Amino acid sequence: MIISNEIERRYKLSSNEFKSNYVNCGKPVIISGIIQNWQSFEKWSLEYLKYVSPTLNIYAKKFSVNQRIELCSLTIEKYVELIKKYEEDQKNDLPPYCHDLPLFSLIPLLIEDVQPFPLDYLPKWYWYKWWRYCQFFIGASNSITPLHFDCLLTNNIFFQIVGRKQFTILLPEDAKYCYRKGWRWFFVNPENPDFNKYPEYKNTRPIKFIVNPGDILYMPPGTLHHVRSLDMSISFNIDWHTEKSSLNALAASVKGMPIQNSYYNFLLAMGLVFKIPSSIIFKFYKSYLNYVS
Ligand SMILES: O=C(O)CCC(=O)C(=O)O
Ligand SMILES: [Fe+2]
Repeated sequence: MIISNEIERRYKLSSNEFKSNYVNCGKPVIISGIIQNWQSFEKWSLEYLKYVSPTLNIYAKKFSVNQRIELCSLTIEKYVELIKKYEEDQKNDLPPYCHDLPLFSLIPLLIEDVQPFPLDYLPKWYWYKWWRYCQFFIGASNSITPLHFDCLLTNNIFFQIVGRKQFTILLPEDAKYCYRKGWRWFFVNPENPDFNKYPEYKNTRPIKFIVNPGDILYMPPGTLHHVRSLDMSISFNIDWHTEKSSLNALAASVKGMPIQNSYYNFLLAMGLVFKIPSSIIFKFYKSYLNYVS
């Protein structure tokens, strides 16, 4: 239960304390002092991505006002040019946002730049080829991810590598005041809420903070988040279940979770609860990483 509208920041948080005081309590936290020696902070940039994989085809998203998602596909080279052009004077159209991209699987040499990876924060089940569960967010300054929660009701550990991001988060109990659209998106814009249209939003307690390069952000299952890139940005996350969160997520099948999401949660519960190795489960789970929901 959070009584402050500020997020806690912890330096070198131990994995035991992370589990007992944050994961088990459903409390968000920003952790610093863990990943500052990663090579990614020196190496990763738009130029570097273009250098290592210019012709790789990626997809990017445009979020429209009514929360529709438009997808476009382009090469890294083209995408980098678009962002660089936008950043020159920020006058051109905002480029689409490269969002939820499983880049470690597409460019495996990037994995060596995020060592040592803090596996201790994750259940052991994820340790084998953990990077397969990661997704990247690469975009221009002013890119926005509208208010949502993560669709499998997973825990989320989010790594900020390049640039800063402004997060506005709300705890799951505030979801009922945020005007939901479909399973996981919300109509309210927390940066400029329209109280005439969405009066119930006044009942919420949004928590606003900036995530800087080197920060790790933990968001518990069902945390609503709206994200604005303050700079050109490169981040990635890993969405993961505990035994308990996988069962809670399965129970959400009766609360409107789409059947496909329940299928992926079923697979993860088979792994976490019934200890079926991830080498088997991942074959069936893989398609989730290209699933636009
Ligand atoms: O960084 C962003 O723009 C969105 C991040 C996000 O939604 C997530 O990590 O689940
Ligand atoms: Fe998210």
